[in-house]
Amino acid sequence: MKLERVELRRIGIPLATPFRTSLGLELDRDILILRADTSEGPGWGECVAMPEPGYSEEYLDGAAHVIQRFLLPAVAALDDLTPARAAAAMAAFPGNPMAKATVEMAVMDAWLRARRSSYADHLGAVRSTVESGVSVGIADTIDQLLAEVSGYVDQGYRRIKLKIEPGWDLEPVRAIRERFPDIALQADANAAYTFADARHLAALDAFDLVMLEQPLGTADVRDHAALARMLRTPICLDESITSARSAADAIALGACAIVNIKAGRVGGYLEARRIHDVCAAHSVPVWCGGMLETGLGQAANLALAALPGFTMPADIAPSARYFATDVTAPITMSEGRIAVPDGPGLGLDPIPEILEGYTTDVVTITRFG
Ligand code: NPQ
Ligand code: MG
Repeated sequence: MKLERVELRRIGIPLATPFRTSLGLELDRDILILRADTSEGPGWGECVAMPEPGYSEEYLDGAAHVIQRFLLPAVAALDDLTPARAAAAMAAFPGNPMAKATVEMAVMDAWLRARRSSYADHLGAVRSTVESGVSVGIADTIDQLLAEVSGYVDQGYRRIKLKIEPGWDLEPVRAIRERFPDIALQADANAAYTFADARHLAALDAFDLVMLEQPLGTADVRDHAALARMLRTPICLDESITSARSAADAIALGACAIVNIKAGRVGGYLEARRIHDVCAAHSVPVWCGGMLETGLGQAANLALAALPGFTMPADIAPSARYFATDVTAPITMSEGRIAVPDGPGLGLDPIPEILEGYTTDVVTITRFG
């Protein structure tokens, strides 16, 4: 297989519900979709970088630039292109995991479509459906949060995750726990606290949370280990886990009992699978995180979340949770579960007219480097 042509398409899609986190308020999604045309047919990738650095250093314009200037020339130089060879070629450049994951995702899609094999089969999926969890943004008032969460509980989500930050933590968690004594409930701080907040965070132990996700800074792995010793609530790491190696280090330090896996954060689905393998070897449960992806990104996430070590509900939601109209046929939920696509590659196709309607910019590349 050989890379012949790439289309970098920026799309803007209004969010069905505004999403506020400690990182800021998002009203719409600005997403980069990469179409890779190869000698064996097309494949699609989705970039999960946000418009501004915040979740991590990466941001959308920077990711698009590094893809065009460095990653695509390295991948286009390969005559026998496979997903693993693409990843190896891109590994020559440090960092930029979300940019790398975008290219790898598209190459893997093209390669699998040509082989009539699904993402799920290629990655090693053992389930045909995945448990869906919902990530709930910071609300203006406790009453508004209660109303929003009630709706999600009625819709059948298998777990509720509350975004927290200093000033919006114990009270919302207490209110939701009092109203819903039996739901699986967890909190995600997106690195909004420091170790100086350890005693305050320990008050969350009263609410029987399944986990507390990334309370401290991305680089504060040792502080997470110290915090874990002070809390009964299990610590899950998201931002801090950037590779299989860093997952092994965090586990060895005692910094986390659970790992959130996002392919974009770790450079692609192949590295995501290696993190799954490392965690499984240490009996550390993992679950699939989300970045408010379109149906394309969610299709790949569903395949990943169907691996055996993914034993907790994913941040994978029906399309309607995010967008009035998704770029693929809508992803739907039934009794809190979402089907893993089983068609070739991602198993879902972008609908050309919908993609076109959302498009804000397109760059076509036919000569690389
Ligand atoms: C997380 N995602 O687990 C992320 C972070 C996050 C579903 O909670 C726009 C697009 C805003 C993606 C804010 C979820 C976002 C975003 C936060 C992702 O940490
Ligand atoms: Mg998170």
